[in-house]
Amino acid sequence: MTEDLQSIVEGARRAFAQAATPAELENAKAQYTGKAGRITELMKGLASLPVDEKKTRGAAINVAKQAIEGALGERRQALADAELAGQLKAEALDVSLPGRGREPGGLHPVSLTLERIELIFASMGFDVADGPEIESDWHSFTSLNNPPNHPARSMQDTFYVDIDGEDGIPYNLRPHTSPMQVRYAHRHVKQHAAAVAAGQPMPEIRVICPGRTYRVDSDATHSPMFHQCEGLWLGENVSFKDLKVVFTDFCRTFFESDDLALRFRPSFFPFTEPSAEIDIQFQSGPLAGRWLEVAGSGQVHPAVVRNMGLDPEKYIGFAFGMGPDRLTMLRYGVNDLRLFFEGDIRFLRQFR
Ligand code: 2NM
Repeated sequence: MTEDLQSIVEGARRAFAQAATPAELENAKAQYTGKAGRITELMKGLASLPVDEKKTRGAAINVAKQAIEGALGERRQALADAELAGQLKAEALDVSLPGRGREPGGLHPVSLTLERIELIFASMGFDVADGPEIESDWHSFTSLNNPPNHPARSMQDTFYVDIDGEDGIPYNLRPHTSPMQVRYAHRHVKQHAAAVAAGQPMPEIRVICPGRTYRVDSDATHSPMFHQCEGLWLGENVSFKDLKVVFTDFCRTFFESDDLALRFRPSFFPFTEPSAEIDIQFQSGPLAGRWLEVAGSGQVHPAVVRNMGLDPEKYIGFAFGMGPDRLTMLRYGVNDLRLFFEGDIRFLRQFR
């Protein structure tokens, strides 16, 4: 190869090496082997040479051209390799990172309590019923002997919905689950109406109604949404003695403590007469010795029995209401009710 060709080839190698992208490389290539490139011009110049020179010069130009094309091919490959390497690096996965995993789920502590309550009462022959959380004024208040001027009916205590019921009074978010017991009693009476008309005795009403309830109240021990579980046992010969047996048995089973003490303390509720607050006392453990209020109870008021569709001269019994949220706090030693409703997985996973 003559010196001029040698320097053209070297110039091409440098230009290709400097090209940082495929586009720059193709531009550089055009300078040498393109239509107006240096090699192409030299080829065109061959025509004016004498025949014998033409042959050797032509062969030499071809060798130079092949060297340039070789260099071009190498540089193309190098640029493609670099691009692939960059792409692989950018999309790299760190396979040594721990996986996100999937923790096993579990029931909410309050749900665990509700399941426990249902199981225990079911074993004592109680049915479990649930129903509407948006209630009529009659079911939430009137039927339960709650007088029209009772504070529970005020907007400060009860959430109301912007829709009027049939009586022209707005629907409410039930402030207790007792409306469901009124509904249950009505259904029970209807279901057995034919048998009763035929002279057969009506089976006793034995039911618990667990579920969500709502009141305008919010602090460390009150949540606007909370849970209740109310119980009702009505028959021709059901007494306060039965309430004491049932509730004592329930508490001892629920808290797994045979020596748990119970105290029935006189109280007042519009829907029961007489009424009693139920306190419990642990004999051992962190809460031992203190009286803890766990439920309200009483003999169902005759007016309420009548509103359930039953003759209060014939049917008598008791009802009680308790707070599963509070029972859960006592059972697990939780000190702030709000933890149950914040959905913090660090708290909840402890009950899994
Ligand atoms: C309580 C306390 C006392 C109660 C009464 C009734 C019904 F429907 F029979 F009238 N259900 N629950 C009741 C009685 C609830 O909660 C503290």
